[in-house]
Amino acid sequence: MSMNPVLVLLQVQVPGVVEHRVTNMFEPLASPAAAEKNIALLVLAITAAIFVVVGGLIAYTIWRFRRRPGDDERQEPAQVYGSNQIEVAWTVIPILIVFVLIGVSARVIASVSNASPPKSMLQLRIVGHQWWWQVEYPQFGIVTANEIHVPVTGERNVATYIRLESMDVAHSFWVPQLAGKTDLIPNRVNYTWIDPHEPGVYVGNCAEYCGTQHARMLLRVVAQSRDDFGRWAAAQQQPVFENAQVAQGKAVFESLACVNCHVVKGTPAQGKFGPDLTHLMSRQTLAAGVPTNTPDHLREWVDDPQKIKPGVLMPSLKLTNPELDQVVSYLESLN
Ligand code: HEC
Ligand SMILES: [Cu+2]
Repeated sequence: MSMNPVLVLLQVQVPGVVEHRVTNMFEPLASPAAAEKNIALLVLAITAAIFVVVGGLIAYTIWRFRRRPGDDERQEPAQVYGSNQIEVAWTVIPILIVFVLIGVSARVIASVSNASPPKSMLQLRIVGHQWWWQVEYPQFGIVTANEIHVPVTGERNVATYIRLESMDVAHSFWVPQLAGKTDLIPNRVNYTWIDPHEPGVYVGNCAEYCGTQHARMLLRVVAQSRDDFGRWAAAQQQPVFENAQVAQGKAVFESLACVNCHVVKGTPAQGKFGPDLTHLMSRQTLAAGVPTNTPDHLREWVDDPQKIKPGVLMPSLKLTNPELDQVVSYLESLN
């Protein structure tokens, strides 16, 4: 199965949910992204002005002092040495420009990454892994992956504060319409925050090269009304529904190495190396946004994840067809 992850992301439709499909930082829909767009425009304007002045002077000089018929080839132009005015001007002006650029950038960076979360706000912990995102809601005891549900900002100015960490290498959290890139660095904690102004699904991706499947480390932020978010959170807090029909599949799953890498709450599966599968069916995509979460894709994934994400850190366990059927039917009961 070869699929373009971006195209797949664009195909995923959630009924009744607006998809913000433009990953365009010039169309911000949250405060940090809007502030960043403004400095981006200011920086572009200043650098465009420098370009026009320098380019214009060069063009003028080339044209004005071009060689003309009858020029005296031996005569040199006037040589100017040690003009204090010129030296001061071309030292001081660039320094002023650089300080203005540093100043405005630092102010916005500080307002995004130093914002200390008010206790009442939703707090998230996102941990980068090769090549997926672990997403935790410490206030709710929820653990999920790759798809981040948050409330829209609304009249109460709700915001979501995100603590960013990494398990392995450097990654970068980037949802262009919500906030600029913030790195997830091993042995360090970074913060960012988002306050989506409109409900819908915002797409983003890892923005720091982190290994072979870096390009397939996508993320989806699902911004919902307070009520919808509350319902989602309540469903995530539910224990797994014991379904007698998949008891066989559960037994097979628990007899395999799956349990060393995956958590299914309330069962012997307590491995933390891969995504938490407790509510796998509540996610629209699998494996950080690569295939859509359909029974066929799930089966192909469990059969041989390397076909979908070559180099991925989940091995094929070479299950027989009946085992595959049973394991997949168990996974499909995890809603
Ligand atoms: C060596 C550890 C390891 C083992 C063993 C393992 N997995 Fe995984 N699994 C992972 C990792 C890592 C990922 C995330 C891959 C990615 O997106 O890059 C993953 C992803 C998944 C996903 C997609 C989850 C999501 O939220 O998108 C499913 C489903 C899954 N594994 C099921 C299984 C099953 C079933 C087994 C046993 C047959 C199994 N895994 C065995 C490490 C493992
Ligand atoms: Cu990454």
